[in-house]
Amino acid sequence: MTLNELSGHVAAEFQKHFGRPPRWIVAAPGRVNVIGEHTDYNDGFVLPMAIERYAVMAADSGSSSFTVYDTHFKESATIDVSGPVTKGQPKWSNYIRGVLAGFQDRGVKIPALDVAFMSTVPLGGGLSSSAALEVCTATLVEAATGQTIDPVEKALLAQKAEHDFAGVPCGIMDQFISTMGREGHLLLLDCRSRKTELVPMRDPSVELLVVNTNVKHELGSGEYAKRRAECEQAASILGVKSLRDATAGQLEKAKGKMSEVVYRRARHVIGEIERTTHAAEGIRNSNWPAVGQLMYASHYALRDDYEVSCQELDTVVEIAESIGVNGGVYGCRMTGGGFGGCCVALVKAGAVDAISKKIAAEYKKKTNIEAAIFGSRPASGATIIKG
Ligand code: GAF
Repeated sequence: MTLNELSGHVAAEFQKHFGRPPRWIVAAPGRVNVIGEHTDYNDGFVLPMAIERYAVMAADSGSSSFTVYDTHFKESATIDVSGPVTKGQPKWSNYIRGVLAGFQDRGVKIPALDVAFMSTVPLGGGLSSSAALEVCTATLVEAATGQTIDPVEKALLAQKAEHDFAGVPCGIMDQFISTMGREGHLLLLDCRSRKTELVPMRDPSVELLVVNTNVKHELGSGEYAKRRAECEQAASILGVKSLRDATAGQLEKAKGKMSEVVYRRARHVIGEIERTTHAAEGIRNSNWPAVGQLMYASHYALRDDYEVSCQELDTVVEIAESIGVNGGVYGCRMTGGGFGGCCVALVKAGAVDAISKKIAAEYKKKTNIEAAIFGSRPASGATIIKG
């Protein structure tokens, strides 16, 4: 569904449910991270792109509360905005509640609104469906109150919502790309300075394919916090503020002072930060074989050193490798937090159909699970479609 079709659909659902047309329509995309995994909370670089999958909200002024109707699950959340917004039910409403509370902290009075909501970002697929929902909510508040905030502030507000209301200690990547993505570009984000650079990705000879393994292993959430702690430990042993400040040479010298696991975690992060800036350079020069090799190297480090991959993700990467450059695949890696979710593959545009069919068939044969595969051009970040 294009963004136009999707917003038309949500507007029609709003009309059906609330009996009048919406006054505002806003959208925010999910993302796929091309490279730079588990580097954002180490002050490193990330290189994500917004995808053509969106959270969309259609809204009008309401009578008392902030009421959100989820048009897919046919479930409503009624949020009391007469005082400070608190955590509540249903569970998904906490992403929205956290954002509303963030605006209140900045002195913004949240108006009573009727909202219809729908998302085409796969849930739990590691494509930042929660960041899309948070940034979509923030964009709606901006549209409805006329009080816009600086994009960096907006992304940080959404990240805080995820920390405080959803209990996920995420970095800044997902909310930044959902806020600041630009059509035809990847976003090279320096997570220390928060400076961004748009890296054009318009070469029609290549495409990025997202391969959803359709599995999500439960251990993911606890392991994320554990990885963060291990990185902090490595930084403290190395005597640096964060792993961004450490070199591979320093790590080798200090190897004996840390556990083997902490050493491997740091090796991934230090290597991945370097791979990310090299990949950005490769993309600027359309050096696709080099970018592809960096993607594979990223996957191996995430699998062997950082240990956040899983059998299904590894299977997709193995299939991609077996197709090879001759079959049209330059590179492939897991993307996002890990323990399931998606892989991203850099492929020759002319071979997309054949590659998708081959990966789907082989993956089914090896795992007995149906993968969901789609291509996406780099999309733009959050937008006000109407209002
Ligand atoms: C998740 C987090 F939300 C991001 O901040 C990032 O750390 C990512 O995992 C791993 O790169 O998506």
